[in-house]
Amino acid sequence: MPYDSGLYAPEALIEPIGSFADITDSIREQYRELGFISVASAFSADLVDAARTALVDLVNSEIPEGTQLQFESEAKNILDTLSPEDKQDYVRKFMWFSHLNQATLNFMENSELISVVESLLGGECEMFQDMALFKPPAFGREKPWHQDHAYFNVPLGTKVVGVWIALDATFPENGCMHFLPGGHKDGPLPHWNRRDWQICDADVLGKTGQVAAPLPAGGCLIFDGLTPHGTPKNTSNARRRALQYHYVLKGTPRTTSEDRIAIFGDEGKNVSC
Ligand SMILES: O=C(O)CCC(=O)C(=O)O
Repeated sequence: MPYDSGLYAPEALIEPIGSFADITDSIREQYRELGFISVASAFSADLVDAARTALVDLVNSEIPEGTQLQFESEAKNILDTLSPEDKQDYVRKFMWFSHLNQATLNFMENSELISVVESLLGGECEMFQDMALFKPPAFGREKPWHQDHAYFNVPLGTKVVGVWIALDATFPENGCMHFLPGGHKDGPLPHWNRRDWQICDADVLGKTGQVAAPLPAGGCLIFDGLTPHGTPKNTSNARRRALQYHYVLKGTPRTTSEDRIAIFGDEGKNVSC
């Protein structure tokens, strides 16, 4: 669906820090101020390669119950004609699959990542959602601006940490992440079902300070569940595959969709990130 080009007009590109080992108290303070951290070398090339291979295998396998595979509309009528390698270039998103393959489990259970997340949450964490976002070359759709918290049935005030891992180099033209720094401190924004479950375009167009966060493959973004973010369409010929996990403190109580839509807007009853 078309959208205003001003929605993705970063004033700056974020320079990532080197690795998880560089996450010091001052970087954690920056996370609290800006709402995100960007890390260039979070995962090795071998781990990334293995995850890419695993994703091709998984999207070409029988999908077990509880796992969701969603294709872009361009896949209609041609899926059966595609090679296993090409099929991934029609996937929009894949959910609840990480436990099915050792290579994706290696990301999900990475101890360095978990200790960073726990240092931000302040205690033992619980991963409650895993997904892969493919944004295929040439037509991978926009993910409009939103706050992840608007998708989750946890009480307002719960610290939610999102982790987004680049499996390909990502840059504005292939749909890298864009953030409104500090936007998490403004609290929940009303969301609407428009191009997706999203904040109002005017809430983004009217704001200054937007940034984009390009990354090399193996880089990672860690961000607060209230930080407004979005990704433009992939207008390039480059793949832009990513893994994404969400964490809360272990034992966090759950609320209901009714509680959530009372805060974020009543068009969001059955939505998934
Ligand atoms: O990977 C993307 O394009 C956007 C992912 C995202 O922001 C989300 O699923 O919440």
